Amino acid sequence: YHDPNCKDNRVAMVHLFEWKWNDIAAECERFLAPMGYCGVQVSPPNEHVIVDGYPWWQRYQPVSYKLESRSGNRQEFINMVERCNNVGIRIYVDAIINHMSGTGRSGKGSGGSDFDADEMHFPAVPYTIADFNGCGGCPACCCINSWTDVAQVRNCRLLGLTDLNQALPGVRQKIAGFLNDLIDIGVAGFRIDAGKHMWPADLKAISELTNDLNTKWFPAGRKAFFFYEVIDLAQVGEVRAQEYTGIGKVTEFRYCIKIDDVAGGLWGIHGLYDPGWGMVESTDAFVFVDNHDNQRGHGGGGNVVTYKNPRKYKVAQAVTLGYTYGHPRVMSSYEFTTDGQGPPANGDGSTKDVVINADGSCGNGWVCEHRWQAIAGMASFRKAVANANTIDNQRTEGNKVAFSRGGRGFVAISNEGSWSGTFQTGMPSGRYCNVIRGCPNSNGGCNGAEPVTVNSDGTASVSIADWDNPIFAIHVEAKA
Ligand code: QV4
Ligand code: CA
Repeated sequence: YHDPNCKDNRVAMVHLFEWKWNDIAAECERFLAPMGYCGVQVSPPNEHVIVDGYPWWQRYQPVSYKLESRSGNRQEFINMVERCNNVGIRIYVDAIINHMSGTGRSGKGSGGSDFDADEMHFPAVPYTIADFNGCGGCPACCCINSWTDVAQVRNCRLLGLTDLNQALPGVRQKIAGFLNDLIDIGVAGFRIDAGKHMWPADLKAISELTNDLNTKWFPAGRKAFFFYEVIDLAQVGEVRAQEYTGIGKVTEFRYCIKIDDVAGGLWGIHGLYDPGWGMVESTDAFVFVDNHDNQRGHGGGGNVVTYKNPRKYKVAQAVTLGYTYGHPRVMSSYEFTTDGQGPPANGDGSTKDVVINADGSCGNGWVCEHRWQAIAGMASFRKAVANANTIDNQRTEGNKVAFSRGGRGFVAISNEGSWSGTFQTGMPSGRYCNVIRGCPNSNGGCNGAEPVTVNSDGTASVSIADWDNPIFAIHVEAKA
C-alpha cells in the first residue's frame, strides 16, 4: 500500500485538477511519458452534486459511485486509463469515501441519479440512513466543532457532509466495491480524501478488501497505492499523521510551509525535513508545494507558494523534485481569482478543452505548471536519480545551494542573482543538457542552451544568470 507502482524509475505525480479524461489521455501520450512523470492524480471520477455556478468543490459531494462526472463518462475514463497505462503513466483516483453530499441538497447528480441528502437517501449506491453516523456524541449541529475531540472529528459531519459509518461491514463492502471497480479498470492507487475524518482501523479493513492490481499492466500480486489526506499542522490534541503511516503514505502539509520558507531562503534547506516538528519520515511522506485546497485558502491554506509567484514556485519545485524527502506531487492548476471558481467553462457550464500552444504552454485558462520547462525538467531529473538516495557535494552559500545525487544528477539554485564558477558535480564525464532550459535534441545538442561539459574529475563550469529561472540541473538521462 506504500508503493506508488510507478513504471521503471518514474517518480513524480501530477495533479491534473479538473481536467477531462480525454485531455488527460492525450497528455499522458504527448507529454507525461516522454518527460519522465510517473502518474496523474485525477479529480473525483464518481457522480457528484451539481451546484449553481459549478464550483470545483461540487465534486467533493458524492451522489453515487457511477463514473459519470464533470470530467467525462465511464467509457472515457476507461479509455484514459488504458491509454495512459499503455505508455507507462499511472492513474491515481481522488476517492471521496468519508461522506456523501452535504445536507440541504437533493435532486439529480451529474450522472442523473436521484438523491436526497437530508433523508440520507442515495439509491444509486445504494445507501440509506442506516449506513451513516448518527448525531450521538456530536454537537447540536451534528458537525465538527472541536478539532481536538478525535471521535467528533471522525464521527460527525465535516462541513455538513453526510458522514458514512465505515465501521459497518456493508459500508466497507460498498466502498471497496467502488475502489475495486477502479482497480479492475487499471488504476494504480488512491488519494483518500478526508483521511483524518475516518478511523485508521476502518481504513485498514477497507484496503484489505481491495483486489490486486490489473495484471494487464502490473505484476501479479501488486496492491494499490494508498495515500491519505490528513492535515496535521502539529496542533496539540489533534489527529496525528503518524496514525496513518501503517496503512499507506500520508500527506505532509507541514512540508508546504517548510518549502515556502526554504524557497525564500535556501540556507534553510537542511531543515526541510523537521522531525522535531513531528513531520513523518521520508518513506511515509507524500509531499507537494501546494495543493488544490491550500492554493485557494481552503484546508490548511496560507503560507504556501503557488503559480501566481512563478519564480519562487519554480525554486520550490526544483528543491522538492531534486531533494530526497517524500514522494512528490506537482500541482497543475487553472487560473482563478475567487476561491470557489470552477475550471474554465463553456457557456453551457461544461469544462473547456485543454489546448496546447505552439510554444508548449497551455491555453483556455489552464496554467499547466507541470509543463513549465523548469518543472518538467526536474520531473525528468527525479526519474534519473530515483535510485540515488544520497545528497553529495552539498554547497550552501548564503541564499544559494548546490548538490549532487549519487553521481546521477546535479542541481544548483541561486536566490540572489547570478552564480557561476566551477562546481564538483560528482557526475561521469560527458556532455549534458541543462534540463531547466531544454531537453536533448536530435542534432546532438540541447534545446534552449549550449550543452554543459563535465570533466573527467567530475567538475563543470556552471552559470546561473536568468533571474526568472535561477536553476541549473543536469542528469545522466539527458546527455547531449
Ligand atoms: C456549508 C457551511 C457549513 C454547513 C453546511 C450545511 O459552510 O457550516 O454545515 O453548508 O450543509 C462546500 C462549501 C461549504 C459547505 C459544504 C457543504 O464550501 O461552505 O458547507 O460544501 O455543502 C471541498 C471544499 C469545501 C467544500 C467541500 C464539499 O474545500 O469548501 O465545502 O469540498 O463540496 C479540513 C479537512 C480536509 C478537507 C479540508 C477542506 O480535514 O479533509 O477541510 N480537505 C478535503 C478536500 C477538499 C474537500 C473535502 C475534503 C471534502 O481536499 O477539497 O472540501 O470532501 O481541513
Ligand atoms: Ca467521518
